[in-house]
Amino acid sequence: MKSRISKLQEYISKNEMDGALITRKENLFYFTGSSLVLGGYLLITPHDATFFVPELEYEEARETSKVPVEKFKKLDELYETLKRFNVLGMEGSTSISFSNSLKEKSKIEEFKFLDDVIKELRIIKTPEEIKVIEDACRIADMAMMVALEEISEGKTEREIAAKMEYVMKMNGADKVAFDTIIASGKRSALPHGVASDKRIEKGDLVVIDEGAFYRHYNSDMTRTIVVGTPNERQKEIYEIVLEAQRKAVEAAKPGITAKDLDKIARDIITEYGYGDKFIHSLGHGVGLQIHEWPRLSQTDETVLREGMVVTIEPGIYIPNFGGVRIEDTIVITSNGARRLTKTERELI
Ligand SMILES: [Mn+2]
Repeated sequence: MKSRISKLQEYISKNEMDGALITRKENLFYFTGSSLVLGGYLLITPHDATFFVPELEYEEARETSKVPVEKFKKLDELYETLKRFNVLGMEGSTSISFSNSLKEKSKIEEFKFLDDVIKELRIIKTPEEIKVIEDACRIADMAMMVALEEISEGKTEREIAAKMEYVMKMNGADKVAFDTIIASGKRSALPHGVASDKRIEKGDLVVIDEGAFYRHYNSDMTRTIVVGTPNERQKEIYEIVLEAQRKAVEAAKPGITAKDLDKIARDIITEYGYGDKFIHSLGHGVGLQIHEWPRLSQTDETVLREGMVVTIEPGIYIPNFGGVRIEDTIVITSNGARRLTKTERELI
């Protein structure tokens, strides 16, 4: 934790800020090791760091925080402390009302963004972080196994999702990383078709997109199956998506840019004539947030490096017919990439 804070301190000195104020929960966890229900305010100066927390959670913070903790009763105490700052670093997501209060009550003259440095730190996962994400992925694999066993004609999408969530929690997950997507039949053409009351029918394509939130880290995986015997067109689009997904995972390694990796998958799907049906990016970073950097999109020029954790999730979506998406969470290694979600990818 110390080195994370010292890197931030170097950055604020170099960029002529008097201090930095961190308020986003996942960043508070990243820099202090504490995760509080009500959150708090981490104030970092070039040579110091203090974590201001509500009185209610002071004891919890003292036990878990790597940074000295101080309690406050009213936000006015924080505004008072900040009066000696002119230029303050903030996260881009800071609310306008909070920054207005800081301007009025603490007389902050200028805000600078911390987003670049936080991204640069969080985008590369440490071996310890990778270990936790790997565990989160293992839980996602268990939930997927249950989905593959349980899905059958007549059951509702919601019922399957509930069983998956149960398995995740029984295996240590704090919660689901996001609302489980079970999109069957024509609904499978909706990339974000959260589980509904629809009953699964014979012949349905079913897209299952799920992940676990475990010890503050996320996992993300998608499989698509056919209930019963697949028809020719279902098989065709499945094989195309699978080829694109495999080739992209194989090509993922240090040195390749996010957009070039997206292009590898997109070119394959385009060659088969479905380019306009691949309506989203190839993938995204995964960590403390389910969607973080880098974006594996057609425009992201991030060069992949060892320690990045990203998803590879090409898809084809045909309105009124159905869709296929296959997704793994992978980690970039020194010379390639390793899949952290391991459920088999062949059509079931
Ligand atoms: Mn995803």
